[in-house]
Amino acid sequence: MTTIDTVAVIGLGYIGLPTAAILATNGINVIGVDVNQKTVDAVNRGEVPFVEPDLGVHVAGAVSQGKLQAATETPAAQAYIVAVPTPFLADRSADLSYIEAAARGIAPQLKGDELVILESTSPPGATRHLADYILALRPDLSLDGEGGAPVIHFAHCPERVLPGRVMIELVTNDRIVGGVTAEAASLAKDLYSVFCQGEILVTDDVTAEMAKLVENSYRDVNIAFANELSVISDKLGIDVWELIRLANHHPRVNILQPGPGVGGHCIAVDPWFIVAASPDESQLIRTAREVNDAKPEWVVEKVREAAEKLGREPRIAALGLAFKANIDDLRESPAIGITAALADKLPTAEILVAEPHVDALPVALAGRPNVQLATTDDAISKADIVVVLVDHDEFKATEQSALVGKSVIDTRGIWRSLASGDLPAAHANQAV
Ligand code: SAJ
Repeated sequence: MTTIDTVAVIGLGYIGLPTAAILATNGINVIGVDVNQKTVDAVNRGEVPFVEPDLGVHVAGAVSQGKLQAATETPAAQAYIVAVPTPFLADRSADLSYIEAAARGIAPQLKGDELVILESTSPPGATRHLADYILALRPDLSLDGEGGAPVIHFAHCPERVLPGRVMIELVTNDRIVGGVTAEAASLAKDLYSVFCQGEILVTDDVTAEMAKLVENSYRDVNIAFANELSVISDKLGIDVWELIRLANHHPRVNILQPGPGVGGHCIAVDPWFIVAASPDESQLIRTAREVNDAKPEWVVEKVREAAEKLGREPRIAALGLAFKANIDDLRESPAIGITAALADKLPTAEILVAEPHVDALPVALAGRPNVQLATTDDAISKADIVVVLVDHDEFKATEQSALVGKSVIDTRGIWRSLASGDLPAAHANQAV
């Protein structure tokens, strides 16, 4: 049972707003804080400024019951949850400036005995940096009550939810809580148990920070293995999808799926925080990043070779822009970079982009004379070269007779895996 009944959530983005809403619908008084006035206004109207299943119902319900409100200034509260971006800088170290800005908002409100939780994915040491930063602004407060100074409790509780399933996974996933002190961890555990039905595992702050980075690096390294296999298989003239399908019948082998590269906001970023923290020792993690980052260029080269063989100006169907299947999220999507590179390298080619989840081309592609949005059927039927960049269900449903006589570069193996029958269970698990 938590004794906390007022929480300020700093940052109303993909993680902060769902966390604010789930706390509020479980009886906590929540004030969401965001620098963006439009976001604040939307939340105060009970609206959600981005797409996430079921989030709208939670926000609307919490606002109408008076449990959730939003503001641009940080108020006084018993607990603060910081869920702001931590992008990487040019040298690939983490940019902590958003965390520091949140700290500057929190510091003047503290009286003693408050809990400050960092949820943002962070490099090792970031929670202590947040604590040091706040205590430097407020030397009258302390971590441990030394000299009778009122205590502030600091903890890290990384989010692990999958976009598209956030409202389910917030409740059902196990959660890691790392305290700068044991008391901070215990207070944070009590707060999260208000809505989290998974196990809440307690550790120290730096181990919690690393656990989150390690989870995403684990996935990145394993995707890099699959991507490297796809390049080797191409050179050896064998089918990588068949190869992986067969190898995964071994009881202790579970190879992931190759693709055109790794997109999204997390897996392509977080491993660099480990590399920055321990550069000489992070050889595998760094190499995996490089392998995955090199994959889009390899795909572009494959399409360029196919165009050269054709011997005339090609029409290319680029299937998909999202960073993974059946979502509308284009953030850091390798498909966009590949399509833009094709438009640059093959200026006389006509590129027909099919992306059933958007109704306009993103900025990186809009206004290019040789790129236009098309329906899936139209793009495929007009194309000489079909390049599959995302495994959307709509593409999988294409009659394979529509591909006869065309050059197909299938970076997701959608038609090959259909042709080779049911995937083993290990693969089906990776389809999310
Ligand atoms: N991908 C492949 N092959 C695969 C699996 C994925 O190429 O076999 C690609 C996807 O197409 C995509 C990228 O990897 O471009 C990332 O997709 P994803 O589904 O693996 O992960 P995200 O970025 O949507 O969410 C991840 C999750 N982390 C893990 O699964 C360890 C999620 O639980 C985290 O909360 C999220 O990162 C985050 O916010 O850190």
